[in-house]
Amino acid sequence: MALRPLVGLTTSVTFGSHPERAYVNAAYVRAVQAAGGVPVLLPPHLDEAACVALWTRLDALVLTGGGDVDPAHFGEMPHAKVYEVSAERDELELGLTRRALDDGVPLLAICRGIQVLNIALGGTLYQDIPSEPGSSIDHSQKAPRHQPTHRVKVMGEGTRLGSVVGATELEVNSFHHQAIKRLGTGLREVAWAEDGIIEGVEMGGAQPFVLGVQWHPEDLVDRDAAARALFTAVVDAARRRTR
Ligand SMILES: [Mn+2]
Repeated sequence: MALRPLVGLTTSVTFGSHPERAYVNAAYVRAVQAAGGVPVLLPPHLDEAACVALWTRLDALVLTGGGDVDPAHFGEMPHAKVYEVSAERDELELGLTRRALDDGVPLLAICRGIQVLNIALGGTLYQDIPSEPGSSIDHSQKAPRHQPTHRVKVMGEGTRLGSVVGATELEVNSFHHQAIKRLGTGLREVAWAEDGIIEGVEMGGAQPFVLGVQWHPEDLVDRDAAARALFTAVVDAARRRTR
Protein backbone atom coordinates (compact mmCIF):
# COMPACT_ATOMS: atom_id res chain seq x y z
CA MET A 1 0.00 0.00 0.00
CA ALA A 2 1.50 3.30 -1.11
CA LEU A 3 1.16 5.85 1.68
CA ARG A 4 2.08 8.68 -0.63
CA PRO A 5 0.86 7.50 -4.03
CA LEU A 6 2.56 8.69 -7.20
CA VAL A 7 0.07 10.69 -9.24
CA GLY A 8 0.92 11.27 -12.90
CA LEU A 9 0.05 14.79 -14.11
CA THR A 10 0.00 15.36 -17.87
CA THR A 11 1.43 18.64 -19.11
CA SER A 12 0.82 21.27 -21.77
CA VAL A 13 3.31 22.34 -24.42
CA THR A 14 4.15 25.83 -25.62
CA PHE A 15 3.12 27.05 -29.06
CA GLY A 16 4.29 29.89 -31.25
CA SER A 17 7.63 31.65 -30.90
CA HIS A 18 8.65 30.21 -27.50
CA PRO A 19 11.26 27.50 -27.29
CA GLU A 20 9.29 24.29 -26.93
CA ARG A 21 8.49 23.63 -23.28
CA ALA A 22 6.36 21.26 -21.25
CA TYR A 23 4.57 22.87 -18.31
CA VAL A 24 1.65 22.58 -15.95
CA ASN A 25 -0.10 25.16 -13.78
CA ALA A 26 1.30 24.93 -10.25
CA ALA A 27 -2.24 24.70 -8.86
CA TYR A 28 -2.40 21.04 -9.97
CA VAL A 29 0.91 20.24 -8.24
CA ARG A 30 -0.21 21.91 -5.01
CA ALA A 31 -3.65 20.28 -5.07
CA VAL A 32 -2.20 16.77 -5.51
CA GLN A 33 0.33 17.34 -2.71
CA ALA A 34 -2.30 18.79 -0.38
CA ALA A 35 -4.35 15.62 -0.96
CA GLY A 36 -1.37 13.45 0.06
CA GLY A 37 -0.12 12.44 -3.38
CA VAL A 38 3.27 12.89 -5.03
CA PRO A 39 2.87 14.66 -8.37
CA VAL A 40 4.88 13.23 -11.27
CA LEU A 41 4.89 15.44 -14.35
CA LEU A 42 4.44 13.63 -17.66
CA PRO A 43 5.66 15.67 -20.64
CA PRO A 44 4.31 14.67 -24.08
CA HIS A 45 7.91 14.22 -25.21
CA LEU A 46 8.32 10.97 -23.25
CA ASP A 47 9.21 8.15 -25.59
CA GLU A 48 7.37 4.85 -25.50
CA ALA A 49 9.96 3.05 -23.37
CA ALA A 50 10.09 5.85 -20.78
CA CYS A 51 6.32 5.98 -20.73
CA VAL A 52 6.00 2.24 -20.09
CA ALA A 53 8.69 2.36 -17.38
CA LEU A 54 6.94 5.23 -15.63
CA TRP A 55 3.49 3.75 -16.00
CA THR A 56 4.32 0.66 -13.96
CA ARG A 57 5.22 2.93 -11.04
CA LEU A 58 2.28 5.32 -11.12
CA ASP A 59 -0.63 4.84 -8.71
CA ALA A 60 -3.07 7.32 -10.29
CA LEU A 61 -3.42 9.60 -13.29
CA VAL A 62 -4.70 13.18 -13.53
CA LEU A 63 -5.37 14.51 -17.03
CA THR A 64 -4.93 18.29 -16.94
CA GLY A 65 -6.45 21.14 -18.93
CA GLY A 66 -5.06 22.65 -22.12
CA GLY A 67 -5.64 23.15 -25.83
CA ASP A 68 -7.91 21.12 -28.06
CA VAL A 69 -7.61 17.50 -29.11
CA ASP A 70 -7.27 16.95 -32.87
CA PRO A 71 -10.86 16.21 -33.99
CA ALA A 72 -9.40 13.57 -36.31
CA HIS A 73 -9.40 11.39 -33.18
CA PHE A 74 -13.19 11.35 -33.40
CA GLY A 75 -13.37 11.35 -37.18
CA GLU A 76 -13.99 15.07 -37.87
CA MET A 77 -12.23 17.95 -39.59
CA PRO A 78 -11.21 20.81 -37.26
CA HIS A 79 -13.63 23.71 -36.77
CA ALA A 80 -12.00 27.16 -37.36
CA LYS A 81 -11.96 27.81 -33.59
CA VAL A 82 -9.93 24.71 -32.73
CA TYR A 83 -6.58 25.79 -31.23
CA GLU A 84 -3.26 24.56 -29.81
CA VAL A 85 -3.48 21.01 -31.11
CA SER A 86 -0.45 18.92 -30.11
CA ALA A 87 -0.18 15.54 -31.83
CA GLU A 88 2.33 14.36 -29.21
CA ARG A 89 0.14 15.36 -26.30
CA ASP A 90 -2.96 13.77 -27.87
CA GLU A 91 -1.08 10.53 -28.39
CA LEU A 92 0.40 10.42 -24.89
CA GLU A 93 -2.88 11.25 -23.14
CA LEU A 94 -5.11 8.97 -25.21
CA GLY A 95 -2.59 6.17 -24.65
CA LEU A 96 -2.33 6.75 -20.90
CA THR A 97 -6.10 7.00 -20.56
CA ARG A 98 -6.53 3.61 -22.25
CA ARG A 99 -3.85 2.14 -19.98
CA ALA A 100 -5.58 3.56 -16.89
CA LEU A 101 -8.93 2.11 -17.96
CA ASP A 102 -7.38 -1.28 -18.83
CA ASP A 103 -5.29 -1.50 -15.65
CA GLY A 104 -7.86 -0.06 -13.27
CA VAL A 105 -5.63 2.86 -12.31
CA PRO A 106 -7.63 5.69 -10.67
CA LEU A 107 -8.19 8.52 -13.12
CA LEU A 108 -9.28 12.11 -12.57
CA ALA A 109 -9.86 13.91 -15.88
CA ILE A 110 -10.04 17.71 -15.74
CA CYS A 111 -11.35 20.07 -18.48
CA ARG A 112 -9.46 18.96 -21.61
CA GLY A 113 -9.09 15.70 -19.66
CA ILE A 114 -12.83 14.93 -19.63
CA GLN A 115 -12.73 15.42 -23.40
CA VAL A 116 -9.71 13.11 -23.79
CA LEU A 117 -11.47 10.49 -21.66
CA ASN A 118 -14.60 10.74 -23.79
CA ILE A 119 -12.66 10.47 -27.06
CA ALA A 120 -10.61 7.51 -25.77
CA LEU A 121 -13.92 5.70 -25.28
CA GLY A 122 -15.21 6.54 -28.78
CA GLY A 123 -17.21 9.67 -27.95
CA THR A 124 -17.35 13.00 -29.82
CA LEU A 125 -17.16 16.71 -28.90
CA TYR A 126 -18.87 19.96 -29.73
CA GLN A 127 -15.81 21.60 -31.27
CA ASP A 128 -16.89 25.13 -30.33
CA ILE A 129 -19.83 25.65 -27.98
CA PRO A 130 -20.80 29.17 -29.25
CA SER A 131 -21.00 27.73 -32.80
CA GLU A 132 -22.77 24.51 -31.77
CA PRO A 133 -24.91 23.91 -29.74
CA GLY A 134 -24.74 27.55 -28.54
CA SER A 135 -25.37 28.67 -24.97
CA SER A 136 -26.52 31.56 -22.83
CA ILE A 137 -23.67 30.71 -20.43
CA ASP A 138 -20.14 31.95 -21.12
CA HIS A 139 -18.11 28.78 -20.61
CA SER A 140 -14.93 30.73 -21.44
CA GLN A 141 -15.02 33.01 -18.42
CA LYS A 142 -12.96 36.21 -18.26
CA ALA A 143 -13.10 36.27 -14.45
CA PRO A 144 -10.06 35.04 -12.44
CA ARG A 145 -9.48 31.30 -12.31
CA HIS A 146 -10.46 30.90 -8.65
CA GLN A 147 -13.82 32.59 -9.22
CA PRO A 148 -16.86 30.40 -9.93
CA THR A 149 -19.09 31.77 -12.71
CA HIS A 150 -21.76 29.14 -13.34
CA ARG A 151 -23.72 26.51 -11.52
CA VAL A 152 -23.49 22.76 -12.05
CA LYS A 153 -26.17 20.26 -11.12
CA VAL A 154 -24.79 16.94 -9.87
CA MET A 155 -26.74 13.70 -9.93
CA GLY A 156 -26.49 12.89 -6.25
CA GLU A 157 -28.06 9.49 -5.95
CA GLY A 158 -25.96 6.45 -6.77
CA THR A 159 -23.11 8.37 -8.40
CA ARG A 160 -19.46 8.48 -7.50
CA LEU A 161 -19.26 12.21 -8.22
CA GLY A 162 -22.22 12.89 -5.93
CA SER A 163 -20.70 10.91 -3.08
CA VAL A 164 -17.28 12.54 -3.53
CA VAL A 165 -18.46 16.16 -3.62
CA GLY A 166 -21.34 15.61 -1.20
CA ALA A 167 -23.62 18.08 -2.99
CA THR A 168 -26.14 18.18 -5.82
CA GLU A 169 -25.30 21.73 -6.79
CA LEU A 170 -21.88 23.33 -7.21
CA GLU A 171 -20.58 26.75 -8.18
CA VAL A 172 -17.72 26.19 -10.65
CA ASN A 173 -15.29 28.06 -12.85
CA SER A 174 -15.34 27.52 -16.61
CA PHE A 175 -12.53 27.66 -19.17
CA HIS A 176 -13.67 25.54 -22.08
CA HIS A 177 -15.03 26.25 -25.54
CA GLN A 178 -15.60 22.56 -26.27
CA ALA A 179 -17.81 19.99 -24.56
CA ILE A 180 -18.93 16.38 -24.79
CA LYS A 181 -21.42 15.74 -27.60
CA ARG A 182 -21.87 11.97 -27.89
CA LEU A 183 -20.81 10.02 -24.79
CA GLY A 184 -18.05 7.44 -25.03
CA THR A 185 -18.86 3.78 -24.41
CA GLY A 186 -19.31 2.96 -20.72
CA LEU A 187 -19.42 6.59 -19.56
CA ARG A 188 -22.44 8.09 -17.86
CA GLU A 189 -23.15 11.79 -17.56
CA VAL A 190 -23.53 12.82 -13.92
CA ALA A 191 -23.32 16.65 -13.93
CA TRP A 192 -24.62 19.44 -16.16
CA ALA A 193 -24.55 23.21 -16.48
CA GLU A 194 -27.92 24.96 -16.66
CA ASP A 195 -27.71 25.00 -20.47
CA GLY A 196 -27.46 21.20 -20.53
CA ILE A 197 -23.72 21.08 -21.31
CA ILE A 198 -22.20 17.98 -19.72
CA GLU A 199 -19.88 18.99 -16.86
CA GLY A 200 -19.23 15.64 -15.18
CA VAL A 201 -18.89 11.98 -16.21
CA GLU A 202 -17.91 8.70 -14.61
CA MET A 203 -17.70 5.05 -15.57
CA GLY A 204 -20.81 3.04 -14.87
CA GLY A 205 -20.73 -0.32 -13.16
CA ALA A 206 -17.91 -1.66 -11.05
CA GLN A 207 -15.10 0.16 -12.88
CA PRO A 208 -12.53 1.54 -10.43
CA PHE A 209 -12.23 5.26 -9.81
CA VAL A 210 -12.78 7.16 -13.09
CA LEU A 211 -14.13 10.71 -12.84
CA GLY A 212 -14.18 13.55 -15.35
CA VAL A 213 -15.10 17.17 -14.65
CA GLN A 214 -15.33 19.99 -17.15
CA TRP A 215 -14.37 22.69 -14.66
CA HIS A 216 -11.02 23.35 -12.92
CA PRO A 217 -11.16 22.14 -9.29
CA GLU A 218 -7.39 22.74 -8.86
CA ASP A 219 -8.08 26.49 -8.93
CA LEU A 220 -10.90 26.22 -6.38
CA VAL A 221 -9.26 24.15 -3.62
CA ASP A 222 -8.59 27.15 -1.36
CA ARG A 223 -12.25 28.04 -1.13
CA ASP A 224 -14.20 24.91 -1.96
CA ALA A 225 -14.41 21.62 -0.04
CA ALA A 226 -15.89 19.87 -3.08
CA ALA A 227 -12.83 20.77 -5.15
CA ARG A 228 -10.48 19.45 -2.45
CA ALA A 229 -12.58 16.30 -2.18
CA LEU A 230 -11.96 15.43 -5.85
CA PHE A 231 -8.19 15.35 -5.31
CA THR A 232 -8.49 13.56 -1.97
CA ALA A 233 -10.73 10.95 -3.60
CA VAL A 234 -8.33 10.10 -6.43
CA VAL A 235 -5.35 9.94 -4.04
CA ASP A 236 -7.33 7.75 -1.60
CA ALA A 237 -8.35 5.45 -4.47
CA ALA A 238 -4.67 5.20 -5.45
CA ARG A 239 -3.72 4.36 -1.86
CA ARG A 240 -6.28 1.57 -1.67
CA ARG A 241 -5.07 0.04 -4.88
CA THR A 242 -2.25 -2.48 -4.92
CA ARG A 243 -0.55 -3.18 -8.19
MN1 LIG B 1 -18.57 25.22 -18.02
